[in-house]
Order: sequence, then C-alpha cells, then structure tokens
Amino acid sequence: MTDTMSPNSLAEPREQLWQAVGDGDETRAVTLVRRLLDTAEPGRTSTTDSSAAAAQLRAAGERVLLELIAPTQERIGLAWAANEITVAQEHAATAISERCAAAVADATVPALRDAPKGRVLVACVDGEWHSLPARLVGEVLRLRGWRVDYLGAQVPTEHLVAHMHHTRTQAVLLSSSIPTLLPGAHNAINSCQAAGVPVLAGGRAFGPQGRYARLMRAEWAEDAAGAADLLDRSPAQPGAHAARLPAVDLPHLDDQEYSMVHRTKPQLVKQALADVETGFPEMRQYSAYQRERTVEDIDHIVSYLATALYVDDPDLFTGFITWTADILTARGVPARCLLPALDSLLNQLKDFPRTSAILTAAHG
Ligand code: B12
Repeated sequence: MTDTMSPNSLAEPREQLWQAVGDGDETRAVTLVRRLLDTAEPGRTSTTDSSAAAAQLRAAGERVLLELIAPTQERIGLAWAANEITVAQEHAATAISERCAAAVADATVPALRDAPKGRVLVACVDGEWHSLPARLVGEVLRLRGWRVDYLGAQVPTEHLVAHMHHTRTQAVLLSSSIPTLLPGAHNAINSCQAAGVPVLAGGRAFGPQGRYARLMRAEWAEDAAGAADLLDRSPAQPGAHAARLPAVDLPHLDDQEYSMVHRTKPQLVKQALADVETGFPEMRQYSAYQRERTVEDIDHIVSYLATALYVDDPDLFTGFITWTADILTARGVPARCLLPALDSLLNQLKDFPRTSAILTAAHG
C-alpha cells in the first residue's frame, strides 16, 4: 500500500479527486485512483506473502470505493443542492465516479479469491436511477469474496425475481435512494422473501437507521462494509416467509388513507396548483418552464405525502418539505410558496386524520 493510502491519509487524494471531478477531467480522476492502487498490486508490494499482498490490494480497493469515491459523490450532491453546480455538471461528475469505480474493479481483479463464498444479487428497486450506490455495494462484496450479479438501475420486480431464480442467488441486496419508491421496494422485498431468499436493503430511502427496511421485515446495513460484515456473520440462509399483503407488515394501511391519496393524486395536484396560483400571486408571472417545475414540485409533495402515509411516519414528509424549502431558497424562490400548497392539501384532505396530522406537522 502506498503512503497515501495509510490510515487517515486520504484527505489529500479526496481533495485531488474533487478538483478533477470539478474540472470534468476523467483521465486525471482515473489516474489518481490507479496510482493509489498501483503500488498495492500483488508482486509490487514489499510483502513476500502473495495472499497477504492480495488482501492488502482488496482492502485498498475497498477504501478507495468507500472513503474516496463515495464521499466525493456525496459532496457533489451537496454542491448541487446549494446551487453551486448545474445538473449537467452533476451528471458529468457522476459519470467520472462510475469510471473510477470501474478502475477499482479492474485493478483489483488479480487479488480476487478463486473460490467465491457464495453468490448474491445487487439491484436497484423499480424506478430507482441511483445506480452508483448499488455499484459500490456490489464492488465491495466482490472484494470481500462474493460472486456478485449486479443488475444496476430500476429493476422491475418480476425481472428481479426471475433473475434471482435463474442465478440461484443466496441473498438479494436492494438499493434505493428515493423514499417515494418504498411501496415498490416493499413489494420487491416481499416477493424475494416469498421465494425463500433473504433480502438486505440499504440506501437513504430506507430512512435513518434503516427504520423503513425493518418495517418491511428486511435486513438492513448502513453501508457496503456493513452489508459484507452481515453476510459474513449470518451466511444467507433461505428463510421461510409466506407471501404477505402489505397490510400484514403495515396494519395502519387498513384505514385506506394511503390508497386514497395515491389513487386521487392527479386531482389533488390539479386543485393544489389552482390554489397556489391564488395564494401566491407571483406565480401568475411565471414562465412556462417555471410553471412546469411548480407542477413537478406539487406532484412530488403529494407523492411524499402518500409515502409518509404508507410508512406511517410524519418525519418523512416534514423532512422532504424542509429539503424542498432549502432547494428553493438556494435558487432564489421564496420557500413560503410551499404554504398555499400545504393549505390546499389540508383543505382537500381534512376528513382524513392521519393525512391531516402529517400535513399539519410539516406546516409548522
Ligand atoms: C448522482 C445523483 C443522481 C444521479 C444518479 C446517477 C447514478 N448513476 O447513480 C441522477 C441524475 C440520475 C439523479 C436523479 C435524481 N435525484 Co439524485 N442524487 C445524486 C447524488 C448527487 C449522489 C448519489 C450517490 O451516488 N451518492 C453517494 C453514495 C455513495 O451514497 P449513498 O447513496 O448514501 O449510498 C451509501 C449508503 O446509503 C449505502 N447504500 C446504498 N445503497 C445500498 C444498498 C444496500 C443493500 C446497502 C447495504 C447499503 C446501501 O451504501 C452506500 C455506500 O456507502 C445524491 C446526493 C447524495 N448526497 O448522495 C442525489 C440525491 C439522492 N438525488 C435526489 C433527487 C431528489 C433526485 C431526483 C428526484 C431529481 C429530479 N428532480 O429528477 C432524481 C430521481 C431519479 C430517480 N427516480 O431515481 C435527492 C434525494 C432527496 C430525497 N430526500 O428524496 C439527493 C439526496 C440530492 C440532494 N442533495 O438532495 N440523482
């Protein structure tokens, strides 16, 4: 391992990667990653024991994935949220992170174990575009000795289940970043478990400390290293879960408030838009583009409301409203424009106690 890979010494490479990503310089970013791993390659290290050298390269690869690429990617997200970089720059930066993860995968091939511990499948839930977190999880598991079938972004549940049977996988690792996809994630978890395959969920959609994964009776790990440790501790054994309707895990769904909000979303959005126009007169001057974004925002608000009802957690909705307010403020749009939308939904849904409580909590 190079000096630059010694404990606590990734601060400088992290800054160098951030600069390369900011400059859109893919070659410089990949060269940095290669350089960090180069001297850890078996045969080029001082250690005479080749298995120790391979272990060192695997550990170096994992650190580059989790302590260099992942935090850089998170920093990109913060810069976008603060309106410091454009959507196009964020896309370019993600493409560079993907190249860097691929460079780690290539450089560590000579260090992989001959006999894998078992076979696992890593995929994003249906509708989920954030594939890089799943890619990082897949690469770390590969370095930890698993054969990994990586399916990438937005995998429809029926195809996930078919592939799971086809590959006779021992565990399914599901990734999701966007909470509104949780009802679909629940369906995927339930479908895999009903076929006797354990599910390990992760990603920010599953909430603080994986609280929504636990509601859906899936295992949860905070990050890729946690997932690898969990798989090592309790080698994935087929479970005997019967197929369950969502309301078995989530008895609060019996009140039908989630189904009602989910089903009537188009009408709720239409009325809320009309009410926002009345309550926020500045909107009358909006361009077609600004109006489209507003419709999109209201659509998201109703989707997050439905999701908060699904998992019965007002914090999920309040967190989303706070996040949206910050995004709007960073772009010079007054956050108070959200209030007429919340008032409209409160008025439209006043007969539904759980929904009203969630909206009232977010209104503050
Ligand atoms: C890159 C990016 C995108 C790219 C994704 C490209 C790709 N190929 O991955 C694109 C442009 C497609 C995108 C789209 C959108 N995005 Co986006 N995106 C991001 C960004 C900047 C980085 C994501 C990332 O890679 N993070 C780095 C990884 C390493 O961190 P992580 O996700 O937390 O993953 C770690 C753990 O959570 C865990 N983990 C993750 N999965 C799993 C799985 C298992 C099994 C386990 C055990 C662990 C685990 O391990 C990982 C490694 O340690 C984040 C900001 C951020 N801070 O993350 C926003 C972010 C996730 N996006 C966001 C949003 C809103 C969107 C859009 C809705 C935007 C829009 N209006 O269209 C769409 C949604 C598209 C969709 N349907 O999925 C929001 C979500 C906010 C929220 N509360 O819902 C974020 C947080 C941005 C922000 N700062 O607000 N996005």
